[in-house]
Amino acid sequence: MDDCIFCKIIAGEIPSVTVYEDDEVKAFLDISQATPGHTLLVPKQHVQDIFAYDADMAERVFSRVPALARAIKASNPDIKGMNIINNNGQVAYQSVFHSHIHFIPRYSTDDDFN
Ligand code: DGP
Repeated sequence: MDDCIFCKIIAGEIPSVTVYEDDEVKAFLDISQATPGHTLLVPKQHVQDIFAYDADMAERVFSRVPALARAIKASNPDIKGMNIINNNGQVAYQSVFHSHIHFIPRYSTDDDFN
């Protein structure tokens, strides 16, 4: 998709910090870190949101979630948990219309934990 920022990241036209990549998906750090390590998982094939997923796309994206969550958690012993969030549609706070899953590591030092 020509004007999709995540397609440009996947194509290497816009720089990003890659966390994981294979033939079907890419994971990279969110430009706006909700907490340190905030990562986005995207399918390489452009798809707007979950309403447009077929079964193959669902398998492609969601089958990667547990291993990626474990890898992010293992990257830092201070990560104690994780919010995994997927926004679909403007009213649900989706702002980039290339489907993605947020991995937001949570730390025992997070403000709202204490
Ligand atoms: P959402 O609101 O669920 O659509 O989240 C979109 C996320 O995408 C938001 O947390 C910021 C992130 N984002 C937007 N533009 C860029 C970019 O150019 N690079 C990276 N790494 N992340 C971006």
